[in-house]
Amino acid sequence: MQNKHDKTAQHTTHPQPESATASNAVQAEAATETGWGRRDFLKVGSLAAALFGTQLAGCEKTPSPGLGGGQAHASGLSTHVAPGAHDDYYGFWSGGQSGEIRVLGVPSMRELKRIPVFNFDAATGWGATDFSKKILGNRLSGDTHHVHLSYKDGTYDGRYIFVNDKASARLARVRIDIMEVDRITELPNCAGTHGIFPQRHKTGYVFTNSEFRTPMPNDGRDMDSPEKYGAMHTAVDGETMEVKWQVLVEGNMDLCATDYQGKYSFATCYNSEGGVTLEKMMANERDHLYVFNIANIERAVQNGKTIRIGNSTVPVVDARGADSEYVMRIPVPKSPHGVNMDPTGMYAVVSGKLSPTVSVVDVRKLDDAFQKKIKPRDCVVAEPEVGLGPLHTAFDNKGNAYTSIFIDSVVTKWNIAAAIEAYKIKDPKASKEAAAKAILQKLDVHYQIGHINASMSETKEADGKWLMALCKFSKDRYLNVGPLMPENDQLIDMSGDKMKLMHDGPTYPEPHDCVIVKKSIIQPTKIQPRTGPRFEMYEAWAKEDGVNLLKDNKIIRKNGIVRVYMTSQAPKFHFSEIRVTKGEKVQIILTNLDNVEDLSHGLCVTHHDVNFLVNARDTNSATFVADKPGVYWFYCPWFCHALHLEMRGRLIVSDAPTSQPKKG
Ligand code: CUK
Ligand code: CUA
Repeated sequence: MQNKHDKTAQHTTHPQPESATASNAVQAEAATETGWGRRDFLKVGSLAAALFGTQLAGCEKTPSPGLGGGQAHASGLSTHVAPGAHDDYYGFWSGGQSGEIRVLGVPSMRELKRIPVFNFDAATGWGATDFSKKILGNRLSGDTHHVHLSYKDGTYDGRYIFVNDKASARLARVRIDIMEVDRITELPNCAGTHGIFPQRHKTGYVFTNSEFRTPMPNDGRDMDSPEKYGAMHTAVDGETMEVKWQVLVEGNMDLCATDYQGKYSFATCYNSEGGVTLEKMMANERDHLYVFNIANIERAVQNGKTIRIGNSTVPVVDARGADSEYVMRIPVPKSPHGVNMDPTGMYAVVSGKLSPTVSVVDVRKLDDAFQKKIKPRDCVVAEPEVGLGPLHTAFDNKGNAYTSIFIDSVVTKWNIAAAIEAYKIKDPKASKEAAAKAILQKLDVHYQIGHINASMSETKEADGKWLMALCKFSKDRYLNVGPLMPENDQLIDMSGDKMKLMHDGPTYPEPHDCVIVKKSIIQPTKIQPRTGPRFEMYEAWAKEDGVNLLKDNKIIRKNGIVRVYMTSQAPKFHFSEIRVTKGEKVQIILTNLDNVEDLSHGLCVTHHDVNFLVNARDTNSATFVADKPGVYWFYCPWFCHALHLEMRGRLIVSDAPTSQPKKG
């Protein structure tokens, strides 16, 4: 992984543009629009650098990336991963409008896999196979924004990935051992499910926020009375994927976070106005961070202090209106977007979006606030100005935060402790000056950054190595590919005193978010273990039909379906012909008996829109109607063997019933 070529590779393939003119143009434009000068912020940054002289001394001497060959030496990492070498981290990206999850190696940014979730994927057949159709409910699109892994004791346990579908209010779970979706849960009474976050002390609840307020229930009533609309904070059991309870609130919620103890969950609320038009949604100077008190909500659920909405049987705690024992509303400046918990578990950082500030909430004060010993706003312990359009915040292991600043197109590095000290100062001018000193660096990114995340940043094991800036626009940084340009995921070395841009990674739109996970945590299997809901479905069918999936080849006609149980072993399908009658519904259940790592086969039935993957020791199936008489070849679409092209057979569709030959 570390070799002498690093230096060359870095210098030839990754030039380091310091500040592109296009970036300046964008920022100048933003500054004019808002009346804020970007230079003011730059001044603040350099002042901080001057005053934090000792801490920042030596940044100018930071060696170019690649010197030292990928070793995390004094102050520089390398993105170079030699051919055949592995990355140090797995990155899990949401796929945005594609509805999928993508798996990358970090720092090389090599894309390793795409996991279809809410989408149709021709490579695997997901969306067309019987199991995927069943759990997708015949829908083929989704909008994935937030990927988070299951936890134990404040760090990842390597079992599951959870991801939301904003479009149809669903939560999906991916099993990490096979990197495949095993469950999709429909969230009742929800619209625009956006922020999600699992609990961090164990695989407990996964919380989801409704971003869109709707009538409750949304069955045609109250459509023209937006004041009666509400939104749900929903608790899904991360083990069973069942919806356990919901909390009904008045405002629409955006991002979600959890603490490290399992006591609270959080939601940013950017529309305290309850507006249904853009103007009304932005009217108030202050909106809220909602804090949900899980013990109090659970008690209400146990004691039946709940309501039911429409046909849903999920217990709902009605917490609309003022602060209650269930939900506390902490006022924060205007239209907050991200909420991120720092790795110490002490601070939740709320990003202002329409305010140039981030608000730091001290989680240890929440108990007192719920008991009314202090006011909700007293939980805010710092509010530094970080730039125009703060969206999300990541963390290192040295007490620093890194906030993505959309309008300014920068990442702002700031020190949490220094910001808190500054906020304590009574004199407003002195306090503001001290807060400015907490701003350590602003790094240009290209362009209009959305999410930001860092290696292990969402765990207590944040390691301060790699920072990922997910920029919404790449503008001129790649070859022109027409009106839809790639987005730009920029990899930043955060290990030194100063952030350093290392790599531009074009992405197919629009991965909102990503997590970066130490490779030792992720341990997928190589051979299908044949467990979980997909195999429960196949085993139930096989039992009913008296079939051993790993041995038997049988064609069974019943309930209007021709079930073809077939095995394959390279380079042969058991049946070389399958005879059916025109109009019959056919279900082919294919089991791959090959027990060899990476030896995948599949089944493509020509002219019948059947094309799916069957990995080693896997079973998969699809159903179709044989509606035209003729000979249709079915074949293996995966290059599996020297005789791969010969791995095929005939589907013979006759006008009248004919008998199946004895053996293939
Ligand atoms: S949201 Cu997209 S930039 Cu859906 Cu996480 Cu903030
Ligand atoms: Cu089996 Cu190609």
